[in-house]
Amino acid sequence: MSTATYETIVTSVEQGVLTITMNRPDQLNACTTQMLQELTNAFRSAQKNDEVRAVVLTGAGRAFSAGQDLQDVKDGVDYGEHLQTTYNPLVKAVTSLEKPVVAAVNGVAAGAGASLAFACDFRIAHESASFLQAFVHIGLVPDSGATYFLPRLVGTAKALELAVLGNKVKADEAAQLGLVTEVVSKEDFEKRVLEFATHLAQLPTKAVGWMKKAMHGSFDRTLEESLDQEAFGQTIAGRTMDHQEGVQAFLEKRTPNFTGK
Ligand code: LHQ
Repeated sequence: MSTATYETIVTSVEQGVLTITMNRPDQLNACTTQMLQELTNAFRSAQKNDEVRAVVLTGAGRAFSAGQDLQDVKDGVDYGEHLQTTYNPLVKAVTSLEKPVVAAVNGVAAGAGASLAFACDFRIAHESASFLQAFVHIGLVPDSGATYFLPRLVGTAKALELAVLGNKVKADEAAQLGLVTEVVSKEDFEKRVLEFATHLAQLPTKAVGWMKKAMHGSFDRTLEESLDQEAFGQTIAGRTMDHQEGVQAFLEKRTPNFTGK
């Protein structure tokens, strides 16, 4: 197990799983510029760290994240510029990470906090979790990837409804909409998140990283381009040690021991 220290987030690595905890519980883990920079650094470091084969993003206390810390917005700041220098690099660091990322949504995810959860590859929801497109309530528009991820997750009509009405979506409804992978009771939440992420960390990491890239870009490609992309990916995956191990294990009728190489 290894740990790194930041001021607004806490990180730890165990069994190949990097857990990143947003740690401003009294402000419902609302995002300050410092927190966004620390999160981006943590995700970028995860790409370089071979020990890390899956990432969990969660929040301390009763919330996942309330989005932008509305007390940390400086007078006169251009919001677009703020997004370009803080949230946008973070969203790209999450999506371009060639390892699976799980949002362990432990409570409310509002505004850009919800967008961050949507940018992750999986969402495991605590029974008390909720998602709120809070932007409309303060006269803003969805950002940090919400207009990209939400229509892909729930369809354009529902995405627009959630954005315009700004109603809170509770965990069970989120599951019905396909927004979350599963909803877990409070008793089992931490255990289930670790179990799920540990499973991800034991998969053939390079293949999973490639799947993520291919699926994210899918709607922007033609069939022909997708077929090319798949063929290219299969060339890469076919050269990994994990592929050899997978075939060997199949022939020997045993469980494969993937190493991520
Ligand atoms: C907060 C916040 C918060 C500061 C709760 N900030 N303190 C990007 C570019 C540039 C600018 C603008 O924004 C963006 C992207 C965005 O994310 S815009 C959307 C920003 N987020 C929101 O508008 C959500 C605001 N929060 C809420 O609606 C509620 O707090 C939710 C629904 C999240 C939770 O409600 P409750 O469970 O009733 O908790 P609460 O409202 O009582 O909050 C608890 C504390 O957390 C409270 O502080 P206090 O000192 O009174 O205990 C809040 O002031 C603080 N807090 N969100 N975003």
